[in-house]
Amino acid sequence: MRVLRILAVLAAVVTMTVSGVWAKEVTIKGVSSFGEGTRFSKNFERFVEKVNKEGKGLVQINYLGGGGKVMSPFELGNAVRSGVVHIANVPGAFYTNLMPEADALKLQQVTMKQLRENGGWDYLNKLHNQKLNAYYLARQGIDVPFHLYLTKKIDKPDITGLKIRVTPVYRAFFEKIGATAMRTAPGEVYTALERGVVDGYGWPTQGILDFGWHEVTKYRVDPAFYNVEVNILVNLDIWKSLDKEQQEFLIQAGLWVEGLNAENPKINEDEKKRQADAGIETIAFNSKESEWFIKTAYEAGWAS
Ligand code: 173
Repeated sequence: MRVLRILAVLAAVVTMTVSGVWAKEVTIKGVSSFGEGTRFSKNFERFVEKVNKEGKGLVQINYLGGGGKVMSPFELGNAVRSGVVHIANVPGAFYTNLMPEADALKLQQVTMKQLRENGGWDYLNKLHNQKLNAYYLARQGIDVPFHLYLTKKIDKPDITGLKIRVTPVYRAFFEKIGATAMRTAPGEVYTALERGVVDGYGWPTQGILDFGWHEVTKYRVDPAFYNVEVNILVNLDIWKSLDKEQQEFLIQAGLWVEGLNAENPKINEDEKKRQADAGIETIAFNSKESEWFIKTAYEAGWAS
């Protein structure tokens, strides 16, 4: 009898301890805009791994994957707003329907550290709170610029008559230099190129080999322009339900992922080499045209 009683008390203590941990540990659902393992999911996946390793008893992320597999990437902003997704890896350009200002993130020319010190981050966080019901945890992509990739050769910065795949990142600029723009999700680019539905597309320096697009791409146009912005957003209701320790843990993990931006210049160089090895030729303008190209990109971006 006595042994049984002791066992019962022990069992109760164990249960309480375990449920005490359970009461605090929160598991949130995460989704990326990009396919698993591809360049612009990679650092988010490293973030998830870090959180799940170091956040036991605090916060865990159930990563559901990314790209079109889970949902249209253009719906992810909406899913964070409504709370269907709790934490998302998504470019602002994919949620301009909710927050038109998000497209301006590509024009940012200060570091995240500067933005956090000069009040810029606070303002952007407020906009995300109001328009997306989201907390603006982190920004990736600083120092990764965008390019125009083509299947047809050009010899000056004029793409009149060409059909180009875009997202809001490139639309104003490519239309300004003559393109007919067509928006598609990244998952549709390969087929659009293969079938000749488009003559080119906008995409950053990094990642095209992850999708196999080098097989259907002939040229990369230099110079590059803007800065990639892929943001980690947390649904605001979930954020407010976390205690200070959980929030601080995620904030630190977010700053850690922003630190990974320092790897970008080297990755850009490696990627350009891999593109060249895969047979992609570079189209480079002369210095006057290059200057005009970049100036026009920024003017069109700001105007829009
Ligand atoms: O081209 C795109 O789909 C796009 O806008 C983007 C944004 C950030 C990273 C990669 C692609």
